[in-house]
Amino acid sequence: MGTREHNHPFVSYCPPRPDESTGLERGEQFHEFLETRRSVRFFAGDPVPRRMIELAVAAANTAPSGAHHQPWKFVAIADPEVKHRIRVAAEHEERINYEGGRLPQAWREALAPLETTSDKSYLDVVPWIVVVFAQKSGLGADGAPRKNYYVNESVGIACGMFIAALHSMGLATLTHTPNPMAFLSEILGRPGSERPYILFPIGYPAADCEVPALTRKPLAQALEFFPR
Ligand code: IYR
Repeated sequence: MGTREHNHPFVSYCPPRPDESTGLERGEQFHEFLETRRSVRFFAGDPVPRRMIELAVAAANTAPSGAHHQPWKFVAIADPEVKHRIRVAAEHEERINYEGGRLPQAWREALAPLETTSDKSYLDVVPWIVVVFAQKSGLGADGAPRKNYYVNESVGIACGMFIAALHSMGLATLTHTPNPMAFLSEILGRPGSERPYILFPIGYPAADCEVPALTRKPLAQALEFFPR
């Protein structure tokens, strides 16, 4: 018996509490590990076991979410024909963006240091594409439609955990949001209650992979204590 009265089932939660120096050490290590992650656009075609995809989605599926509705669906694709259809559709949209002038000049200038183009050939190279769908509504326990809450926040957090899990397995990815991306719903036959959120090409980095020489903003710019 717990100490409080509840109207719904509760269980006790007492995760092991590391001593302070152990906690700090783990924090240092976790940060150091995440600091080595980069978004990748040059992938090896080497196979990646299906189990790694399952593990990454299992990690993402632990994310906190609005009313614990878990408003996400991860669709994992290995079929070369489906990947190719996605590439063709994504490149079609991106050609309109880059070459057709749909991207405003300021946006194009912001992207220049990343050297992104309408070429999305990595979508044919990677062993896996995972498309994440955000569910505006889902089904309740009684099978009736149920509205979801904080959908963007919930799915964004889950995607962050997914990215970290992939990195822990030595896999690389990229948060690709081909714009517009409704074609993903069509190709993958998703219902109208879901909208494509992010497309993740997933694989090992190519042996000759390069990434832009970026630095991250210093902690002092990311964090402020209040009052100082
Ligand atoms: N969706 C386009 C453009 C693009 C936009 C941003 I903001 C980026 O950080 C990178 C790319 C593309 O995928 O090329």
